[in-house]
Amino acid sequence: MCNENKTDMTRYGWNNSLRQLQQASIHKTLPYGRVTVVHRTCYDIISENGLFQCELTGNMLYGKSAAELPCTGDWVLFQPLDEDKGIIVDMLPRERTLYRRKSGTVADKQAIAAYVDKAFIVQSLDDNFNVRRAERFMVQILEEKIQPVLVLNKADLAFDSAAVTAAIQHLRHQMPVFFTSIHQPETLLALKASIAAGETVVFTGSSGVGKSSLVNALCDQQALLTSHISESTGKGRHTSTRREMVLMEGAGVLIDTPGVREFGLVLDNPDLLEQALEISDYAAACRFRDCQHINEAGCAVIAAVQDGNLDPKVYESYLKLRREAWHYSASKQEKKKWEKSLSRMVEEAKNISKH
Ligand SMILES: Nc1nc2c(ncn2[C@@H]2O[C@H](COP(=O)(O)OP(=O)(O)OP(=O)(O)O)[C@@H](O)[C@H]2O)c(=O)[nH]1
Ligand SMILES: [Mg+2]
Ligand SMILES: [Zn+2]
Repeated sequence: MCNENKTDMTRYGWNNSLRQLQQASIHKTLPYGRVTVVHRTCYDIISENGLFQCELTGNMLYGKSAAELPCTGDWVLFQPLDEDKGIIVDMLPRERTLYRRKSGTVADKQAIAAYVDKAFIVQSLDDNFNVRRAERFMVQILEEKIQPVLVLNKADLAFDSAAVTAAIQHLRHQMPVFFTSIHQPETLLALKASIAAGETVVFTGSSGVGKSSLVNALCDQQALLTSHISESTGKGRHTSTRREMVLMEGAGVLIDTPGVREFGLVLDNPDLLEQALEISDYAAACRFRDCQHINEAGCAVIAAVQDGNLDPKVYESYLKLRREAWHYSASKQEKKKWEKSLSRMVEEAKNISKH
């Protein structure tokens, strides 16, 4: 057997537990691969035999919402058609997937990346720095048991270090914080060292904070276009338009994403907010077990705000994110009910037309 030309898929995160999932599929004899880029109708799949451009079988499309179709990072089984084309016939059950609420909808999810170990919340240390937004990303990431990491980029710019440090103090228990600059390579070493072989890291954050620049710098190559490059070619600002996976030499894989203007929560477990924002210790001391921490007598959370132990801004952020999480779950229930009654109506109409 000659394995010389095979891609070592463990570098892309392939492992024994994924192999077991593959064995459970009726298509287990087919080659497996990982989605590196999603195009409009086809997918780039990296596999032991190199890169394949694949489409989906009709079966895989049937009855699925957009969020259930393969996204960057998903593992799939595919039927090769020739040396670089194929058809995806199955997808391994998803784990550790980062979702967000699809813009302009109340209850539709959008899958950003699957099988993620770490999510870098990237902000730049200029006007973009915003603790409340960091909290928002963090809770959604924690929901999926992905490790959040705060990356504060453009540290070469002038910023108020003491103010930034104080503002993120309460988040440090949940996630490590890195100050980086693509113009100061030494600041990237620690970030690089934090990524282990076979790990998958997704980069999230607003447009222009330097996600693609950081991916390029960590991979020591210009794998992705950044606004810097296209400015030099006179093509104006380049902003990433797709989610794309890049292999890091000797370590994991990095998934770059386009900047998002808003990152809506899709939390199925709003209780997590208390833990994530370090409110649960106070909440445990409230007089009523079902205390909502709004205006109840004996509320230890409100007392903590009044005593100056809990930052009122963190408390307000908690209430705001919780309202949003509740709104999402209520809308989701409504949508399910509506879909059920719609399919019942369709069935009834079919029965009537039979008679
Ligand atoms: N001063 C400074 N500029 C940076 C740094 N990192 C990135 N930039 C610049 O910021 C601009 C935006 O960088 P990108 O990497 O394209 O940002 P992005 O987050 O990928 O943006 P989108 O693709 O639109 O989401 C470019 O002009 C970069 O050169 C940094 O550490 N310091
Ligand atoms: Mg980009
Ligand atoms: Zn309370």
